[in-house]
Amino acid sequence: MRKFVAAGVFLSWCAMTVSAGAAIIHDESVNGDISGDRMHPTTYTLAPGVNSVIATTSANDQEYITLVVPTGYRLASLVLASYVSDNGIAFIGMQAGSTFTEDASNPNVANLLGWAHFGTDFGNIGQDILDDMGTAFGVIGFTPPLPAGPYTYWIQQFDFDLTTYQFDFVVEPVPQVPGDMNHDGSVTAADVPGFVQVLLAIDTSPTQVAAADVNQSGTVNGADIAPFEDALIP
Ligand SMILES: [Ca+2]
Ligand SMILES: [Ca+2]
Ligand SMILES: [Ca+2]
Repeated sequence: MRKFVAAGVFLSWCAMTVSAGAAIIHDESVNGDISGDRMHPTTYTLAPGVNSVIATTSANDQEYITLVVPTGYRLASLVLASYVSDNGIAFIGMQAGSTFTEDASNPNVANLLGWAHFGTDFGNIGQDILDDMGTAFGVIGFTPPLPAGPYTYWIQQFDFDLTTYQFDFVVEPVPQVPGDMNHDGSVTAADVPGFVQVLLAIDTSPTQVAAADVNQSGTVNGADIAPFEDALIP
C-alpha cells in the first residue's frame, strides 16, 4: 500500500515538474523563513501558471513577500491551497509596490489595496480569495485580474498557534487586444510609440508585429493606422 502511495506522489510530482506553469517558488521548510522586514520583503517574479508559496506563521512571525506580475501577464487568482492550524483565522494584506508601508502594530487599512481573512473558520480552503481581498472593508480596492507590476503581501497569524498555509498565485497571459503594444489589456496613447516602431519596421519581433496588425491582415502597413486610431482610448 505504501508503495502505491509513494508511486502516486512521485507521479503527481513528475506531472507538476513536467508541465510548465506549476512551481513552488518558496517553501519555508526548504528556502528558509520569508522576510519579516516589510521594507525588504522576500521577492520573486511570478511565472505563467501556478506559483505556490508554502510557509508557517504565528504571532511575531510576519511574512512580507513581493511578487512581481511580469509584463504581458496578469494575476488571475490567489487560491488558498491548504491551511493547517489550531487557530482557524489568519490574515493576508496586500499593497501595490515592492515594500509594505504599514506597520503590523498599527496598520492603516485605507492604504491597503486589499486584505482577507483565511483559514478553516472562513471555509475558504481551496478557494480563490483575490476577489474577496479587492472588496474588503476600508481598502483602496480592485477587481481581479491584477495587472503587471510588483505587489507586496503581508501574511500573518496573530495568535501563537503555528499556522502553515499554501497560497497558489495563478498568472495568465493578458489576451491580445489588437493595437495593445505594451500588453496591458487596452489601447491608449502609451501604445503609440510601440505601434510606430513596428510600422517603421524598427521592431520586427513576431509578438509586436501581431499586436500592431490591427486589421488582422497578416502584415503591418499604412492600412493599420486608421483602425489603430479607432481603437485608441482617448
Ligand atoms: Ca514564517
Ligand atoms: Ca496598452
Ligand atoms: Ca495589417
